[in-house]
Amino acid sequence: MTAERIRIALQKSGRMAEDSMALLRKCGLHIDRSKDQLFCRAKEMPIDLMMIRDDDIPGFVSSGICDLGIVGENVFAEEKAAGETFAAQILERLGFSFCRLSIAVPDGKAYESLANLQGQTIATSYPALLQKALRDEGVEAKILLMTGSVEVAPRLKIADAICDIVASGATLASNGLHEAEVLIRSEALLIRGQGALSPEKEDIIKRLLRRMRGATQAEDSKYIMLHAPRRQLDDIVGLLPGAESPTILPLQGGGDKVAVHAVCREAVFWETMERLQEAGASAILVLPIEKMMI
Ligand code: PRT
Ligand code: ZN
Repeated sequence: MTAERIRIALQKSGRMAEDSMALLRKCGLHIDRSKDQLFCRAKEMPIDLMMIRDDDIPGFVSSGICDLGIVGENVFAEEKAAGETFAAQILERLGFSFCRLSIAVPDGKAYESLANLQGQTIATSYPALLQKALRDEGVEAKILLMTGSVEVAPRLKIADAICDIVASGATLASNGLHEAEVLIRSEALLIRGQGALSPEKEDIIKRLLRRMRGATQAEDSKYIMLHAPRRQLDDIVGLLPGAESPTILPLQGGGDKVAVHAVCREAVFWETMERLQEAGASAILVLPIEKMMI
């Protein structure tokens, strides 16, 4: 019997491609791939990658062609809103590729709510999500489907407003538009199908997920080491952000001083270090953590 492998759908090229691969690398998968390759085989785990357009990822996972997928929430939510037979679910939020699907209107145009767009034309690449938002508010508007360059529609006088992805807002600003209302907030997701998988495949997914969580937790965490006078210990430990049970060690010839080592599960800012120093801490070191398993 051949050992089972799982198949993950990833964006082939584009905004999410590099970060998706970087996440898998952090999970210990080192994949060499040529630019036009559709399939890649990982040696370190029984995992194959399928590199496709992001719009195809939810469908490939929903239909079981791939077991997992890494895709933007905007694309996932659109497919979910569009398809009655859609059968994929969110396994994990991955914390990158943040953006918003928003309504944007020309500068100077009044906007309080979707109701202001009653009877008007809205250009979008996300017709199902827009239709749902309009229906929820009881607004009737014409949806103009565009697959790209949605932001030029108002200038071309083919739409009164747009519903598109916004990150920094620079694209809107350079087209004389501004963000009027956020419909959904989006980040990269790990998704899976709803169908049952073999125990072997479930096991591979569990292992991968544990590594992904370990990699993201490690990124958000820091290892902090410092020297502290014993009498100030409570104050100093209280200042450590998100630290659980620090290790207190005696110092060789350190008098009343001890060494404090702790994993901080939140960012350690310069301000925190200054406050620690004011509370009597010295020799403060903040170190990155590469991997973590709790
Ligand atoms: O070829 P393929 O179909 O795979 O890719 P694509 O061209 O459809 O998508 P791509 O690579 O542009 O984006 C992939 C995913 O990245 C999206 O589905 C989002 O989940 C996420 N993402 C994050 C973004 C942005 N940021 C983003 N800024 N997707 C698109 N944009 C575009 C947006 O459409 C607009 O044109 O960037 C412009 C706005 O950016 P700002 O910074 O000027 O506001
Ligand atoms: Zn796409």
